[in-house]
Amino acid sequence: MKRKWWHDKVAYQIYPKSFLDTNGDGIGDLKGIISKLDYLKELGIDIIWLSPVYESPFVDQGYDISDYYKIAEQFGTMDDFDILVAEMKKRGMHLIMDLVVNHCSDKHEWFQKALADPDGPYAGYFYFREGKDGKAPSNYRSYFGGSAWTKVPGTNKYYLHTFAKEQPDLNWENPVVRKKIYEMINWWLDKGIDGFRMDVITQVSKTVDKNGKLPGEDGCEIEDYPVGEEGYSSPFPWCSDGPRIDEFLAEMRREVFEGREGYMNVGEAPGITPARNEHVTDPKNGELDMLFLFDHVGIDQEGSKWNTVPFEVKNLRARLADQQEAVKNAGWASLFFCNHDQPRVVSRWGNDTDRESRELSAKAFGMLLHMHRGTPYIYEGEELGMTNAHFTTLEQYRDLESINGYRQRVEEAKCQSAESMMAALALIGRDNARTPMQWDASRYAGFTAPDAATEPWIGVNPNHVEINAAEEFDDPGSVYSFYKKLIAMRHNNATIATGEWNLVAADSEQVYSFTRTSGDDTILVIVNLTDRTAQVPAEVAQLLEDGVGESQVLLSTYDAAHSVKSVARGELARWEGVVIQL
Ligand code: TEU
Ligand code: CA
Repeated sequence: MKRKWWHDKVAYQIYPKSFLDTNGDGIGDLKGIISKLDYLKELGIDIIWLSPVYESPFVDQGYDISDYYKIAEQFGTMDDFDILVAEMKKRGMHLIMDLVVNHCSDKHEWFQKALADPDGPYAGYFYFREGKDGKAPSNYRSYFGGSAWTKVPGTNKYYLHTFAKEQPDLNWENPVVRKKIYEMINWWLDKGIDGFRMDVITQVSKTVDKNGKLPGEDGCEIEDYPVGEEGYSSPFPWCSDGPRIDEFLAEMRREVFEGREGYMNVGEAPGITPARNEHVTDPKNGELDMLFLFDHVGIDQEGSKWNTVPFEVKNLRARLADQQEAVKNAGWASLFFCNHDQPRVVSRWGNDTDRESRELSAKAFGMLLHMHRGTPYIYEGEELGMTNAHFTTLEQYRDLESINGYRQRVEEAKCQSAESMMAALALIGRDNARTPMQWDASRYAGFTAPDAATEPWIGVNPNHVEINAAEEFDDPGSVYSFYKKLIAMRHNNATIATGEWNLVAADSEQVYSFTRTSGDDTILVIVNLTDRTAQVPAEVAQLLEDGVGESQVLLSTYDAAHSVKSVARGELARWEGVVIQL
């Protein structure tokens, strides 16, 4: 397989609103990011994925863009942005921006012009459809709850929004829309960025019938889908991985990226299968370089996102194994547990109830992820072992997905109790990832000045007094130092970067183990992903029957001496993970 520059690199996602505020308005900004480039360089970061910084009403925290060519004043100026690009280039770091083109903001001029003339050309940039018997064209739900259709004022038309009503879906069937989007992408690339993380890009092709009608619309030849518990049907079957995805992605590659050097594009692909990932990321198909798949972060939810079920090692292993197997010969994997939509893995699947449990379990999940084959993505604060927010009241939340979800399920549809919903929000609500980055033990965790005129836009986690970069930076036993070692291992060990991945002991209830091989070099990774002692699986013990010396232990979530004894005894301590050179 042809080597690509990102195959041994590590990416870091910055959620700008929560990263570092330098002007005391309680909102993170570009100057804050610039001031921390050396921190990221020291950690070993090669690629930064920057969540949206474009002009936006912030209904969905910037994933509702009202001007693709402007930096939101809350984050700073285009000059600040140009300095960020230049400063990253000086440090040999690559910047990928967030591209949100499945939809735009309802305040975008295209949508404003469409509202002003619902039968005019701009209405064709969106899905404006006739209502049926004075109601919406169909009974589909938006991802943020409620109907996916909202009435166009003064008409009998409705517009489609698979997310919030302030996020009208852009109609990619319209070649003018695609052309305008490609122009915008080229404009940003010409400013020196290196590519994009593409927001729900596998949803830009909707399944329409030969007349362009959507399921549920009058006369549509595609059957309707069953109604769910909130009285709506999921739009997922017809808005994910539609019939023209490969065509559009290949067209974008040709129109924009062909002929450019050194770019990398990763597409967000909720619901896309590992097999489809292989097709989209196989370079011979000229589509995208990587995708974010989500089946592994869906293992603790059943039906509704807010119906949580317990974590099980075998479920995570099954999902990640599928993803690894699918790209053994072509294509490439992204590796993540955390991002701005996912809760903090140490709270979600680890144990954040005391310092030792938190550090051990954060290291166990970090080791598991980073020793897989693919490009790892670290979410801001994950390298510190930052935890969920543990909010207790609805007022502490900021995310419309959570607030709408509570209103719809507890107060309107009454299909979930208040305590069950508050527990689900505390476990997997998106705001768990969006509390301010914890830089030090000062009043606002160093996210903003202790005497800042304005409070941070969202609550700072009280545990910042012990979990923060200043505390961990020089501590060799900290989660930060452990992540630094993980990153260095990917940079310096070709077997870890691109060696073949093979599962070992596929049926262990507690221990996730696999090998990485290239040529005659084999590395064995075994991780006890539970809070209790675990037997070393027989299949693993066989690989270790000649015993293990300390010099063979490349990394342990405890230390080499501890893991040599554990392996000899055939028993791993809780959260004990070890990387062994065979
Ligand atoms: O996320 C798309 C998406 O699938 C998530 O909204 C997911 O369905 C949800 O978070 C599961 O809880 C992207 C962005 O990452 C997200 O922040 C935006 O809200 C969304 O698209 C709309 O732009
Ligand atoms: Ca600020």
